[in-house]
Amino acid sequence: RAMSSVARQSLKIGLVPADGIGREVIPAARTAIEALGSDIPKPQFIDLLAGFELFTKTGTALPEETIAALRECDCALFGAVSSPSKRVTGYSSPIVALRKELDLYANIRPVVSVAANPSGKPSVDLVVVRENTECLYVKQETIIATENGREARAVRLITERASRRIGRMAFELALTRPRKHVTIIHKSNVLSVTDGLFRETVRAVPRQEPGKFDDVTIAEQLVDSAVYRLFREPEIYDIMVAPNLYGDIISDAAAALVGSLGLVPSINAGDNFVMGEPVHGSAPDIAGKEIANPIASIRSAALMLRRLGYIQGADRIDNAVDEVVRQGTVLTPDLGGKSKTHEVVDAIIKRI
Ligand code: GGG
Repeated sequence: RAMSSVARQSLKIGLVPADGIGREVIPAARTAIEALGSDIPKPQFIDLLAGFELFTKTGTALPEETIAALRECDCALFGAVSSPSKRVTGYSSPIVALRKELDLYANIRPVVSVAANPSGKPSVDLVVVRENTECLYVKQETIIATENGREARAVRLITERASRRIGRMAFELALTRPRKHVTIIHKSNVLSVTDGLFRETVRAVPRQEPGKFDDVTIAEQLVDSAVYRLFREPEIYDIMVAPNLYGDIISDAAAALVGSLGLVPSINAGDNFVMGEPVHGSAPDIAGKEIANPIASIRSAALMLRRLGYIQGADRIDNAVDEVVRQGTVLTPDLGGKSKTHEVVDAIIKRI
């Protein structure tokens, strides 16, 4: 779904590479955008800071200036962040905060296998539509000492408003796809109040706009069984709409079916802003080795442009990536290749 068709003289793109391989793959996405020439308005890139490493140096993971600058941009690309697994006083995940600050309520993650890709896995063509602002990611956690040891709790927030708008996004997206099939993912046999509200609200979306979604078929599935079926028969899925945590996990799992997490892009989308972001994390184990797969970020740039209505530019990027993956001679090690990041970027740019 394109966001708006406003004619722009230039396209102001915020770049937030953040941590680890984010700093290698976001420049790759920038190069791909630059290669489009006149298919898009002249891009103007704004380099912005965020991340855990920034926090360790400055005490701030998401500077006010970054948020303010992003509000002035047309769109943005975010790399990856390495939040520590233990609580660090004063630190909070900048990507979680940014999604909330900019009200980017939908994380849209298409997982598509390219024909004859090196994985040899079955054909997958699905989109995980993940609610991006609430669920357990509201990060309201507390811990207390009891006579039996420490006791930790977390708030899980599900609202009708957020469930309705993510549901609407899923149904709108379904209308643009050949199969037009939405599967609602939940666990309302156990979490009957929170997941019950999510399920019921998403299901009600078509009733609010009578006629509009008549062509869309609806299914629903418990999250555990959905993961099982995802591995057994991924072809049954078209759009999977899920609360934040399930959506996060399902999309990483689905990436395994198409060869690598390094292939899977996403956009964080709101009604007025879009931010591309590879699904993978900061991968500290390979950071600085020049072997990170740039494809997820390059495809995230295409997805961002597509959402802004620059379909031809987005197609040129996606077709070039498809060709490189299909050919299979210039691939990074996650896909069984021996190529460096810049060699994959060069191969893609040549085809754009
Ligand atoms: N680009 C996705 C990404 O950075 N994933 C790692 C992740 O989920 N990070 C959450 C965090 O560190 O707060």
